Amino acid sequence: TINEATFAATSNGENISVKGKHRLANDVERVVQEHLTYVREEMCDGWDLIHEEGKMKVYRREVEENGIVVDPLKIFHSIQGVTGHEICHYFWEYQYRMEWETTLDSTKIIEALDQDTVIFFQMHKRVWPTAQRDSCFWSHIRCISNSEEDQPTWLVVNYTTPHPLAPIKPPQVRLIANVAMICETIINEPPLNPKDIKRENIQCKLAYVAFVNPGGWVPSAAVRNVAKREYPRFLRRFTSYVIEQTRDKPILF
Ligand code: 18C
Repeated sequence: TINEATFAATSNGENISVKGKHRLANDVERVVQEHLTYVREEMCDGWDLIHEEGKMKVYRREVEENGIVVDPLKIFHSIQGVTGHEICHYFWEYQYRMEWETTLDSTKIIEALDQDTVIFFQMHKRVWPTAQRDSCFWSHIRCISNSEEDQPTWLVVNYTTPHPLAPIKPPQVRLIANVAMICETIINEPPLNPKDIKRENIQCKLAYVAFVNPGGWVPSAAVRNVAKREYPRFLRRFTSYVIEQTRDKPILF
């Protein structure tokens, strides 16, 4: 659902909408499928466990492109008492973002492509002495049903895109992001009547994947230190926020 009035972007050239599909629909489909494949891949050579905290495990692979750190990152976590739908709902919806995101100065929706896909423009906090970063990305939420018995998989993908309403204005540097939050809901000791499922019976298995290119040179050690500190901090804060928000609400399956 879209809660924010948005501007419609004028598109010229190749990305014109056809037959009810928005102009980025093919892009969204491709990236969603890539994430679904990638998240199932084994964590083998090259991945380092850089942080472990309760059930949260943070892995990183050190990769540089033209001297710029672009380390892929994967976090696995398991959260008691919430569903995958709830996690994805709070991660995707604009209205909650500034309540859990601590790395932003601002966020806004500049276009709604459909009910499940919007374009965000965000200004990130500046890390002194590097230039301030901004980002512009489509953000898509989706529910994928696996079988009659299993709970569906929920996911959100945030993927960088250019936009006429978000020109790059130096000294800001545009970062490039490809992020996914992929969630499964597990029901432990399910009661005979599904209506009797309580929060204590549910658990969300979460995978968070990020490919971030800072968009310009930053000292490698600085990026790696900030990342090692900030990703676990984000997930700790975000998951506690969702637990807090949903505690006394009916379960959103
Ligand atoms: O996924 C997250 N948030 C989503 C909604 O906002 C969305 C965000 C995508 C962009 C992620 C990249 C953020 C880089 C921010 C740079 C500034 C960091 C400021 C920290 C200061 C307190 O999908 C949650 C995102 C959690 C981000 C954790 C920080 C990751 C740092 C990655 C390194 C980037 C280097 C940038 C320059 C820093 C120089 C030292």
